[in-house]
Amino acid sequence: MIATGKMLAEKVTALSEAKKNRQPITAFSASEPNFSFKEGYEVQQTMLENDLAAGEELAGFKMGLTSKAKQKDVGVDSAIHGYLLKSFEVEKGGTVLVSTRIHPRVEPEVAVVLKKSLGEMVPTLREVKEAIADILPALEILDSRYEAFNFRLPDVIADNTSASGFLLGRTDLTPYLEDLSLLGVTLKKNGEILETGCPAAVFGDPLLSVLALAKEFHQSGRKLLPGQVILTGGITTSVTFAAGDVIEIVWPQETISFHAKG
Ligand code: OOG
Ligand code: MG
Repeated sequence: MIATGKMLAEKVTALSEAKKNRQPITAFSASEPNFSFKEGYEVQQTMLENDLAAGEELAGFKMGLTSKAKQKDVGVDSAIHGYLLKSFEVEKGGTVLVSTRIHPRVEPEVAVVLKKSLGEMVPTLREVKEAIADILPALEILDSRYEAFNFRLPDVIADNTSASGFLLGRTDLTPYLEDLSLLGVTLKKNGEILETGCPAAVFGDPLLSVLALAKEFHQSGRKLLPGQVILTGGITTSVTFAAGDVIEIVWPQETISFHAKG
């Protein structure tokens, strides 16, 4: 038990240092093939507790690897979840610093903001819909703390599912709920379309991703709270960006964008 605890603390330190120094590390599973899913979440939970102790505030949670495109991209075939801090949020049309990150990437997502808590029971899809205040166009900024985004499932869970930032649009898509899954989304870098997709890529309906998260929270005795943001997972594969790039995610209702700076 003591050995396990020490190993956990060492992993937390290694990931925190990698983030701070912008020096990627080799995924733990490369030398520890038995590093488990459960231990990955223990590392993630300790990282969250350390962040909160350092004065950070929780903004919500994210689902990851909820589309075939993302699962193929990273060679992993099951959904995972991580946490979002308030400091991760980027303003629409704002700037994203490349210099504080290692090798950032961006992906289009659907976000929801809750108005009711979830997790006390396993909700139905209708109860999930009732718990949602807004459904928003969103993007996520990823930055793996592992070399070349090379990891296995427990590693990426430990690394808070590569979370590094998020941006929320302002148009509530709830009135478009019937068509939400089939709305066309394009990702542009410097005006060029690099990815296209629609929210149906995420479990057929991104609200099913919220349901899956609520189920996991229920099983682990946790709750999702009113006001929290939930990212439902990348619709397409993620795209790299560098200083000087302009990223735009175009939805029929709204375009969200940022400018990458050095
Ligand atoms: C893992 C994070 C996955 C998503 O939306 O699927 C994720 C990664 O791609 O590094 O955020
Ligand atoms: Mg994502």
